[in-house]
Amino acid sequence: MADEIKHYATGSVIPLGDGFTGKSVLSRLIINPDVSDEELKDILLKTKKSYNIEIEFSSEVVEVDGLPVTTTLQFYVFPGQRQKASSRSTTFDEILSVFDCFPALLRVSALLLIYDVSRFSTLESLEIWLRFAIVKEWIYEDTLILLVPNKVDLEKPKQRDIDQIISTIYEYIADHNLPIDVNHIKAINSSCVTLEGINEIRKVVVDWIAHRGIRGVGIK
Ligand SMILES: Nc1nc2c(ncn2[C@@H]2O[C@H](COP(=O)(O)OP(=O)(O)O)[C@@H](O)[C@H]2O)c(=O)[nH]1
Ligand SMILES: [Mg+2]
Repeated sequence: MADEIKHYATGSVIPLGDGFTGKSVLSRLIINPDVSDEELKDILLKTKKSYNIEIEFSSEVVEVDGLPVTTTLQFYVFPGQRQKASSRSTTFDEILSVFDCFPALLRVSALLLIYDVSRFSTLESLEIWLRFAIVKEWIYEDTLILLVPNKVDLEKPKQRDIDQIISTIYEYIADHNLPIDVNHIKAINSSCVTLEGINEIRKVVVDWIAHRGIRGVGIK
């Protein structure tokens, strides 16, 4: 029927973390978790290092308070490198400066803080990435912060490390008077090789955006 009302929720998702932690691969798998073995191999082997922003979208219908809500995730994946690799390569800061005033980046629904459990330096960097998000004022009252220890197929993540970074996130929240509380912070281990955690991450982010994303109505 032409006059039937359709409900929408959209939200931007930004994976942050050092280069090579899995931001691109993870984003592609969260968008499409039901990959065949062949497709997975392709994604793992052929996802190229990017010097540009990558944008991925996915939509699904979620029931919220008895209403079907068409929920769209918009992934904005920035290059992780902070330093110039060559005069022709671009850095995170350069790409970000171009997209700074992009409306979707004014209110970020989900920040994925990603590190590679086999490289401790990528865990240490998360504090810098979090600071970045705060300086950019990406975190507002409906932002989810999801810590993602990735590549758990290579090494078991240490609970002590996860607790440490979670408490650092709490400290930042308190110090910067961010309008969020402990319910906005979660951690899910993942592996893009075994697909552990991928469906769970997708479910948590989709549900979050269905309930707390930017809502709208339209005509069917
Ligand atoms: N073993 C393993 N390798 C992974 C995993 N996730 C990503 N990779 C690999 O790590 C490399 C970097 O991934 P990519 O998504 O390009 O990282 P980005 O630079 O953060 O976007 C690629 O070779 C991926 O195939 C994982 O969970 N386990
Ligand atoms: Mg990448």
